[in-house]
Amino acid sequence: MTYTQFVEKEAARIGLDSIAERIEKNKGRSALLYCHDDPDGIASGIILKRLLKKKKVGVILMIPTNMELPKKRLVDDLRKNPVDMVFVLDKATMGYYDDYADIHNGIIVIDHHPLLGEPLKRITVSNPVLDEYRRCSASFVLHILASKCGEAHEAEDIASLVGLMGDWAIEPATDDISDYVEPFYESVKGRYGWLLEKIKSRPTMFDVKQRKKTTLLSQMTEIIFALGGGGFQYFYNDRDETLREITDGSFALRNLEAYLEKPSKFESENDFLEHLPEKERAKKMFAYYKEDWECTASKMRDAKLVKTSDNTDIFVFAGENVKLMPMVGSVELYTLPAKSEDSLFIMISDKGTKGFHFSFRSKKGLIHCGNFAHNLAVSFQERYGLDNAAGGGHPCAAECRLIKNFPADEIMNEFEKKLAEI
Ligand SMILES: [Mn+2]
Repeated sequence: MTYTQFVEKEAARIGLDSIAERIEKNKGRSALLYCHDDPDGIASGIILKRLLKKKKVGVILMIPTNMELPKKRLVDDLRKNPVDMVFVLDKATMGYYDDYADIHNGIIVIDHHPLLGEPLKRITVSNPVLDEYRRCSASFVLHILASKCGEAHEAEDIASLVGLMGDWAIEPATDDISDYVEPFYESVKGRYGWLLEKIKSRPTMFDVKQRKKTTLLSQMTEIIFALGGGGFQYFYNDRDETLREITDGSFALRNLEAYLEKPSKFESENDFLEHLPEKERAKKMFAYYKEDWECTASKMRDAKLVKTSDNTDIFVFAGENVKLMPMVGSVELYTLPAKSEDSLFIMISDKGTKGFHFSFRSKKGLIHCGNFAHNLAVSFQERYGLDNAAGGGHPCAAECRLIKNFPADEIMNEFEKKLAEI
């Protein structure tokens, strides 16, 4: 199937046809865009903003620091910015979003996360994974939309590749490409060979299964990740006066957006940084990011093997205010001295007054990370209240967080109890 055929079929199947029509009908009107603050969310925001501008729709773009869109935030923003359409990009597909139809009648969710809660009936949703799971990205769904509107060009292609890379749907360094995005990837790979070819250079956070080769796409995406806080709001505003105002993903978004205005070939990650309009601050942030990465990685090498169960070696690492924790852990997981078929890496960060964070990463998921994180969160909820803990995830990756400062020994005891149950 060619990508053009794919666009025709998928745009009809996932409701992008009618979203394209609605955009046409809103010419001269305005839209509010919310996007997730990770590389895919940032790429998604850029693709839709470009499309709406071409269609003469006014755009207000916002990057909240929470994954799901809270009701109060929507109400407050709409009071200040009355608009005709509201787009929620890459910010999960939550059953409770249906109630937001009472707040505004033009809400459109474009996403690629599995539905949580009841199917939405009153809100327009375009999400290719509602019937079955497909590895893709929100930026890819937006590329289909832009293609359907005849407005997918170089900027849209590259933005979409960044989002796919950022969400692990493509890994050109190992030729691992999701089946679902294959028609798109095949159609662009010749044009962007310089971005996708394997190179011997600094491996990135995305090169977890091997560290010998990478791609410029991978390096570029990691830079966007570092500049945007990576969806975990890791910023460097406390370290340098010139970075003080950078507290959300908007810095990364406007720099990537400016680069994509006229995307030219770059030859290395430093060269990419040189292409950004705010390159001096971007270079500083990326240097801090690499420094933090190395610091956390070296600490994690002291992780202890605490138990072997279900053919899985379980390693635990605990520290205070651990930077870039789950990302570094995803790479370090593969370097742990494991002897069993699978390994599970549990990372714990005591964040002082900001609470506690547990991350779980497993190679094969023989012990289900999501279940562990969820059970741990439930035990914290019973002890500290429903609103103070949350946790869950997938078989191979999960998080559990406590948002308030409770006694560390109590928390660790509870964790040890859950670990003993495995
Ligand atoms: Mn995404």
